[in-house]
Amino acid sequence: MDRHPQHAWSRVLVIAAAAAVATQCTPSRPESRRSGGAVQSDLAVAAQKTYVAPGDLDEYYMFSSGGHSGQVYVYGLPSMRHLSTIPVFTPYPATGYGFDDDSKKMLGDLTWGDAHHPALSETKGDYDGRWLFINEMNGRIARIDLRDFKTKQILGPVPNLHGNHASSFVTPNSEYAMMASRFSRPVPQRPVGVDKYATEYKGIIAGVKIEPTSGEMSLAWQILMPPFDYDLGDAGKLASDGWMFFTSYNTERATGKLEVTASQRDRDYIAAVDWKAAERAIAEGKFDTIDGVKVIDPKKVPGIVYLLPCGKSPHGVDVAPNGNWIVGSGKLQGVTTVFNFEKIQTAIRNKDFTGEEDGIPVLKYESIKDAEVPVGLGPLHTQFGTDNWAYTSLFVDSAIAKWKLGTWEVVDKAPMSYSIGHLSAAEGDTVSPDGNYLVGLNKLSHGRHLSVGPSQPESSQLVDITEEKMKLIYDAFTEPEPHYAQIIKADKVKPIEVYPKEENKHPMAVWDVAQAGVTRNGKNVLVKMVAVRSTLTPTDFEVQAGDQVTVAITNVEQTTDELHGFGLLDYNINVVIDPGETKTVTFTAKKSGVFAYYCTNFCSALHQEMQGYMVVK
Ligand code: RUQ
Ligand code: CUA
Repeated sequence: MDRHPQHAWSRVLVIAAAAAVATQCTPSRPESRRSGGAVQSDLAVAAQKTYVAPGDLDEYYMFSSGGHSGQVYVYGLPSMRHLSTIPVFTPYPATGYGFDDDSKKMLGDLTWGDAHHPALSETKGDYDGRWLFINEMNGRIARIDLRDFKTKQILGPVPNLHGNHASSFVTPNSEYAMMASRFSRPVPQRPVGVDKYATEYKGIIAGVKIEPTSGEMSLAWQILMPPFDYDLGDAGKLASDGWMFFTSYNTERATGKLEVTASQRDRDYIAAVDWKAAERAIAEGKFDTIDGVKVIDPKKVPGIVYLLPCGKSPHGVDVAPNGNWIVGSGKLQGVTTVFNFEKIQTAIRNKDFTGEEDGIPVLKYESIKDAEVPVGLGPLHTQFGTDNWAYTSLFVDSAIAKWKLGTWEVVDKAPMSYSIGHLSAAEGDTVSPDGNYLVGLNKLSHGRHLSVGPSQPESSQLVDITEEKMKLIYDAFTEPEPHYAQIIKADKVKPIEVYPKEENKHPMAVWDVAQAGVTRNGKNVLVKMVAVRSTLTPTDFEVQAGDQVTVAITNVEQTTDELHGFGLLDYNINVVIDPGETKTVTFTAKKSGVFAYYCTNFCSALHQEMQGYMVVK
């Protein structure tokens, strides 16, 4: 908060305002509707803590998965203001994403993706503010560059792996982002009847290598797994660096009505993967190549994967900041289990196994667990604060439980409005969490906002965790569909404001209106266009019907926020070019006639004059 001391007075005003709201509640507007029943002083404190005065900046960025919207939403904390939308797996007309040649190519045939778990890049187990990775169910993973908040790469759909839910968890030095299949299927892919599920279908865990300077991702290896549904994961850190943990359900290998058939066993598993051992196995040639991918079969290469029995149908698995505790939540239970990494290692050394699944040893539950913490019903995900505090979301109880690592006592519970799913704490899955804010990402919400019809506004709730008791301090609308989010200190992210001219190496860039114009090569027409306040040059061009037209637009501005657009009517073309950027769009001039193009982004008093014509003869 010391970032903005000059505005302390505005907080005082707000306290007064909030207090006034609390006292003005009339019987026709029940207090519960306005304030959730909170008393006046609590409201005033909450208002003070979340109020970011006009012109002030938030302390944190929160990167929130947009689920099947295919996007990432950026929020500021503690104001909970929606700052930006980063399109990733879905076209987004507001930024022209999915319309220009490069982003269109990146999306490929899929204009939809179901994004789940954003993962910030890390150095020594701490967010470093370079990249954000996010997975998607169609076997893909994307990289967003935090220098310009744009999607730079989409890897996949990768072969063999189907339904990439247990992803994109990043290792402590961003060596890997991980993938794992929620849906098993025959590997290699071929039509085999579901009646052969238990034997012929396989799960897949994959390591996606991240190039350390460019962030470029490549599929490094896969591990052939039993046909369980791999659900969530987390990378080991410090004590457990080099390991990855994935929860799995349907270890019954059942099909059909899974709500019944996959809930038969008392325990499912967490798969513990020694990814450094996997790297060594690959280097030693111990793999089969399936559909072009190096695949390790644990039956042939022991010592890479172990199974930890965990409470029925586990969802989240979360590694504590010290790396030694691994928290696995069986979502059909009232406890969450804490495993001890040292004990896991001892059990592996002593071959303290109770069985195996497709050649993968199952460790003895009693030998590897430290505690079963009675957090409450339906534990899903755990995040961490300072001083060994842990926070677990409880879906069934609709609450967050606060408990202590080491002593295992549950000390507080904060109700959430409706069925919390994930939760996210400020830097809460790094080696040094901040312990001040926690956001509950609720799966359902009703009555928290004005009704807008059958689809109720989603609600995320900001919780103050600086004191003994957790305090709900803000209810914010979240764009659907909320899954996981990560919260990083704002000063770790250093976005640029313009693309420097000297960095623009685009072969079709033109910086001078004198070089703008049309060149023809057979049926291929190239229009090099300059966008600068307040003209798109050339202001008109002619092509022949059937020509293949490429328009390459360079925005030669070097001024913050001076974006220009290129909207070409009736041709479904909408490109947005940031200052210093060159973008191309290629199309066939199918329709003849006259078509206007114009700048879509307000840029100056003469923005409306920024227009031209394409004549198709
Ligand atoms: S899941 S509510 Cu897709 Cu991350 Cu847990
Ligand atoms: Cu350029 Cu409006």
